[in-house]
Amino acid sequence: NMHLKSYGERAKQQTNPAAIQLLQTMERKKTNLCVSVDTPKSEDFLAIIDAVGPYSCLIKTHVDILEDFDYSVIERLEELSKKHDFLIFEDRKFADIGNTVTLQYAGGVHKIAKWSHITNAHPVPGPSVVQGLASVGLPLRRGLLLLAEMSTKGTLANGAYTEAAVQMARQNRDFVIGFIAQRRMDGVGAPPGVDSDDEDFLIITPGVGLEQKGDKMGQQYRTPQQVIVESGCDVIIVGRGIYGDNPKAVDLITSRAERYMKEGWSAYLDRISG
Ligand code: BMP
Repeated sequence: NMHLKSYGERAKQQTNPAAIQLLQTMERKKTNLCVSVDTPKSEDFLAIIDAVGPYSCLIKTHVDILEDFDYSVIERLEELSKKHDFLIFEDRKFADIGNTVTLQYAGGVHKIAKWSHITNAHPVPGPSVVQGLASVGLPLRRGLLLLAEMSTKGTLANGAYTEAAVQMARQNRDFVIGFIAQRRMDGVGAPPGVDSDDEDFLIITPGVGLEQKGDKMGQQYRTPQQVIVESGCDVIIVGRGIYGDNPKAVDLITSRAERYMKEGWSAYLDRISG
């Protein structure tokens, strides 16, 4: 079972460069924490990333939230990624026809494919969304996550939809490295002949918090222990649980990131020790 192997061992079995780099980074830095930085001012955005970078394997962005965006923010972000040794995940949630997502991924104001090691897509358009994104991302050695499930109350991403998402990933294993999901997906909805022990989808999981059960808009939180040990997920995504309601409280943000890193890593050690 893949979820019992170490991140480092799993890195050796992956083929996509972004997946390999992520797993190696997790092993090297001993962290499975991805910090989600959803703040409107680029100054706060960059200061938070500088503070949490040492504790993170991955920084998740929504660059369309930045009200003062210009491309120099990306240059700073790339410098921080090198300084602190983390990968970048723009949480763009592409969901359009192949031709449109190609243009959105490569170009526009944000030029996501140029700097984001990993991005994601909703499977709702069908395989053409993956084909379109792969045509841009594969030559740049990028990886894609499909949204197989969501953390929100009342999500429609379940049952046959989730199974179809996993099947879509199986058919594009060079580019689709795993899922945004709430549990392990190896073997889910697999046709006969697929050995679930041979599948090794990365599971990157939002909706993680230690203090709150949710927010006022349908978000639902679980603990690192529930996510990593009980559900077999690989990376915990934490946003407001770390930067809270004050993006300027850098010392507090740093100590919270350290706490989530420790919780996530000890849950992982529990898991791989069986
Ligand atoms: P927070 O930890 O502050 O609730 O933030 C969660 C982050 O993860 C947000 O950026 C949100 O867009 C993203 N997210 C989520 O919460 N649930 C999902 O199912 C998919 C997401 O991308």
